Amino acid sequence: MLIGITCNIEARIDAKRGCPADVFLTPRAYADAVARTGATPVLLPPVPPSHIEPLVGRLDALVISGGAFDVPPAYYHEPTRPLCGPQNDERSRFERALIQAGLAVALPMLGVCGGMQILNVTLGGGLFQDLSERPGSGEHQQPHDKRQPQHPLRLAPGSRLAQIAGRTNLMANSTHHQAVRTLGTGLQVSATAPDGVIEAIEAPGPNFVLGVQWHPESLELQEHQAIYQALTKAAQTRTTLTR
Ligand SMILES: [Mn+2]
Repeated sequence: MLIGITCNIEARIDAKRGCPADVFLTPRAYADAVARTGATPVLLPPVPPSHIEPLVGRLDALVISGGAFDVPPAYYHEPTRPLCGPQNDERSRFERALIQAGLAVALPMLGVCGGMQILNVTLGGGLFQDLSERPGSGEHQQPHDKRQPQHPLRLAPGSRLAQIAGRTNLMANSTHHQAVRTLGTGLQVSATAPDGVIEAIEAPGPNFVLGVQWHPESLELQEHQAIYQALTKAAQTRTTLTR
């Protein structure tokens, strides 16, 4: 199974020569989590639209990763307000096109943190540009190690996520300043924090479409690793059905 992981574009300058030397990067925790399931991770740099279809044709599943940037509010028809973070239109455009093409062929997909947010936006949902726009929100930017949790989650009974975890309460890490405000078409909430912030979304039905606001790849607990295992399992099932 080949599982694609989107990556970040980071501006760099070659220190010796002073020329641009941008890099594509993704935290290795994503690739490690995928590899632990037995699937093979491949990193996906943003490519022009003509590459999207062939790319999606070769992949068995997709991880849309997060990063220190926000989805351009124009994607959900809002002006950018001051507390919105930096944007990366090249990456977000690529991820949006990848999600659309993936959905069209029932490619199993997992959106993580910012990846969940672009998944929601691609399906027509909206975001709080900063959690300060949402009265009563607790702390979602933990100052400590991502390998340690920050807040509890309540998983929706009967959801795909609750099935994967095998329980309805779980502790999550939390490194986000935005959150889902309105759900994209066909999505439902599958987890919330105690303050009501939406922490996971999914599409009900046979196709694996799941977004989590936290970083399960950084948490050792089996219930979190099970999310990646479920993605690989969905990829295997799809392959069996289509070959
Ligand atoms: Mn959170």
